[in-house]
Amino acid sequence: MAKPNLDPDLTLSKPEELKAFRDMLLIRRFEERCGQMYGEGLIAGFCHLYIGQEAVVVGMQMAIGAGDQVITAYRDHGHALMAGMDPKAVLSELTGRMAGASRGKGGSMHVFAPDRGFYGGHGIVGAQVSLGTGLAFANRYRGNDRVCLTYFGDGASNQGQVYESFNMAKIWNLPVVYIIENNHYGMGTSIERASANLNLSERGLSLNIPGMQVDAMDVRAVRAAGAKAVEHARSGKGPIILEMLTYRYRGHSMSDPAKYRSREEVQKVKDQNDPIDRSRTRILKEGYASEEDLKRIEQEIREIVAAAVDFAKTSPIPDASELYTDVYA
Ligand SMILES: Cc1ncc(C[n+]2csc(CCOP(=O)(O)OP(=O)(O)O)c2C)c(N)n1
Ligand SMILES: [Mg+2]
Repeated sequence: MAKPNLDPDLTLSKPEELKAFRDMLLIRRFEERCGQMYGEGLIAGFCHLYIGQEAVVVGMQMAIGAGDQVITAYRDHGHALMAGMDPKAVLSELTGRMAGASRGKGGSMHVFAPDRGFYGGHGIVGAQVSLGTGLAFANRYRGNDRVCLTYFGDGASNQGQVYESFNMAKIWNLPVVYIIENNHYGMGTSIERASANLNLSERGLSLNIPGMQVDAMDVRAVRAAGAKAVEHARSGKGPIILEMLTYRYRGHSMSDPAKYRSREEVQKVKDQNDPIDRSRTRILKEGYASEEDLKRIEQEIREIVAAAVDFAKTSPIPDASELYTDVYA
């Protein structure tokens, strides 16, 4: 793989670094509990965990402002939490409860909170790229200064509608940042086997859309690149691509024979490049917090997730009459 372009200005202030650590930890602990609850039969249907990729959404969230929009694929729990959704509403959606963000009807892949600028949660690979481009078009049409972050995977980057969307976005210089979460695998195929050009940041070059590769296991690099990209899109220069070099630790979904990579490969990333460990090391080195402070943060996160689990387990399931609401025919 090509080496990422590291931004020289990577510094995070003490409150920023501590917030990033906390947010990444919240996603990780939340996702670990989702994995457990799936095993216990409390979550049904599809479920794709974000463990390993936390720095992407946490860093990008630090780069946007109020009113900006986010849309992503089915690996969406982290994006929902970072949009400011209550972990109780997200977990209740996963467990099919009435208190879920989509009243328990959408499940893991279809969490939404348009009031918070979060437009889901989409199961058709690549489809959200066209929808995100449409959100950016609406911003231009309405004359507001909002930017839409449109996330998709390395696998999705080979879908046709992605390029139709790129073309329209560039013709009209729409305020959209395309974020390719390159975790190196689709459902069961490595990027090396599926993509003719492994540098996905170059995917817009023939349409004059610039791109950058980012070390997305470092939340500082994501924030720095994100800030530049958002400023580019907001200032009227049009779309830009950020290729986030990241990694997923768990299977593609909850059923995954994982024949396409070795355990050693996964272990090596966990040991040497984990985004949360990297943040923790910096915090201790800079003296931003002590081991005891970090333990307290961990305890707080555990309590937030435990409260969400209790809530999701005990909140009522939808009444049978709900079968006939929110449907077209
Ligand atoms: C149009 C379409 N084709 C195939 C699928 C089945 N499918 C679901 S996820 C996936 C792989 C996508 O990989 P990537 O875009 O890299 O995202 P990641 O799962 O790695 O986050 C495939 C082929 C689908 N949901 N939609
Ligand atoms: Mg992928």
